[in-house]
Amino acid sequence: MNTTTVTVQGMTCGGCATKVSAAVEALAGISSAEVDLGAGTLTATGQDVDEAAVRAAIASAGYQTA
Ligand SMILES: [Cu+2]
Repeated sequence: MNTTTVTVQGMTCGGCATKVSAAVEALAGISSAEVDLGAGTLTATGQDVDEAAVRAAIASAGYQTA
């Protein structure tokens, strides 16, 4: 089990948070993706967390990572 936290730009409401976390949770190897809207971060946890794949999933949901 490992965890990675990335900064996500442009999330402004719960709808954004849900969209981003759902996109990341759909990845193989990820068991949960928690968004902290106040901090503008997403923390992904799972058996096999690939940070590049997490960033790509966030980008395909329409948000940029920093
Ligand atoms: Cu929103």
